[in-house]
This record gives sequence, structure tokens and C-alpha cells, in this order.
Amino acid sequence: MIDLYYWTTPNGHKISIFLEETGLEYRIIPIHIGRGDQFGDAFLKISPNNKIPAIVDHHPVDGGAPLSLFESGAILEYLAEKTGRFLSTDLRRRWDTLQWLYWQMGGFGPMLGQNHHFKQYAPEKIDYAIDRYVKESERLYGVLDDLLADREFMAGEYSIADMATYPWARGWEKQGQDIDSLPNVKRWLAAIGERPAVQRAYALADEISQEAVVNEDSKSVLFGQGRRRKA
Ligand SMILES: N[C@@H](CCC(=O)N[C@@H](CS)C(=O)NCC(=O)O)C(=O)O
Repeated sequence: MIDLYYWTTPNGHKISIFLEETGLEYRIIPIHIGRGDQFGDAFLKISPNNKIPAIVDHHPVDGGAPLSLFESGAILEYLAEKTGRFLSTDLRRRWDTLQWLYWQMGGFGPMLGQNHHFKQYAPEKIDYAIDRYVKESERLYGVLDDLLADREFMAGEYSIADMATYPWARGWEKQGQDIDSLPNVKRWLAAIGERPAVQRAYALADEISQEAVVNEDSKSVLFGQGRRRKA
């Protein structure tokens, strides 16, 4: 049994998609990040960075004590290794998959996160910041489109790299991107969006909450956190 500490955000969806794809037994423990659940002591023991997603695997393959993990890239890699799914054992394909997974973790996700912040949520519209992140997003989407020109999925076969990237890329419209100039991304988004496991993951999100994660009440919880000091 896997406990998935989750909220209805792109980083949360990465893991619910993987779990739905593989049929691993799991249960969701909602962490309502707009209300501050991520600062609870029990959650911080699992995820000291106060962010979802996190997991606890009650039956790790070494037969030892329950294993907890935070950071969606590490979780995807761990679950792929545990199940032998969506991360090839072939040396070249494996590292091709991982380099694109890390590209998502270190670039695509964080830059789109800043795009969301300055374009949609910041109390002041700062043209320089909006322009910087919309342009950087455009550059990254271009890299993805070029990658997908001669591959069906990011590493050839559907993999954890696609599962990490899709939940962010489906927000292209709000991110100020022109999907018609990205025909390969458009085709790839449609193909992943049709997968039953992906549809189940998003249906599950709707069951948990249909509330916008960032709203006027949650902004003061999510933004401007500064350093948290232990009580
Ligand atoms: N690099 C982390 C990022 C996780 C992350 O940013 N999670 C957000 C939701 S998408 C969160 O939990 N925010 C709560 C907070 O910042 O207090 C990962 O990929 O797991």
C-alpha cells in the first residue's frame, strides 16, 4: 500500500497518473495546501520542504520499514524502479528518459510555476517579470515541440518523463502559449489526455476538490512564506 500525500496541482497529478497507470494499491491523503495542511508536524516529517506530493510506501522491495519520499521526480523514479514500468532498463533509453525528467523538474515545471505566479497571481502586474517567464516558457515549449517532432513520446515510449511534463503542459493557454505553433506538443497532449489512467487521475482530482488552488484566501498561505522556524 502506498500513501499518496496529494493536492489537486500539476505536481500532485504526476504521481496520481503513475499510480493509475500501474494499478499499484494506493490511498490518497489530501493535504489542502491552500489551508496550510502542509505545515502540520506529521506531514513535515515526510516532506520537510512543506510541499506535495509525497509518498509513504508501506512495502518497499527491501522488506524494511515504510519508506517515505518527497519531490515528484524522485517519487516517479522510485515507483518506476519498484514496478519496472515506464523507465526502461536499456542504458540509453533509461538515461534519455531521466534527462527529460530532470529537464521537467529543473526547468519546465519551475519556469511555468513562475509564469503562473506573475501572469495570474501576483498582486501587481510586473511587465518585465511576465515577459521574462512567458518568453522562457515559449523557449521551453519550443524545445519540447522539437523533441516530439520525430518521437511519439518524450523518450520514444510513454514514460515517467511524459507523466512529469503533461500536467504542466496542459495549462498552455493560461501560460500565454500559442498551441497552433506547437503541432507536436498538441498531438502529444491529445494522445496523453486520451489515456484512461490519465482521465481517472483527473476525475479523482475533481472528487477531492474543484476549488481553485490559488484564490484570495490561499494567497497568504502559499506566497511570501519566508523561513519557518521550529516551535
Ligand atoms: N519540486 C517539487 C515541487 C512541489 C510543489 O511545488 N508543490 C506545491 C504544489 S504544486 C506545494 O505543495 N505548495 C505548497 C507550499 O508551497 O506551501 C516537486 O516536484 O515535488
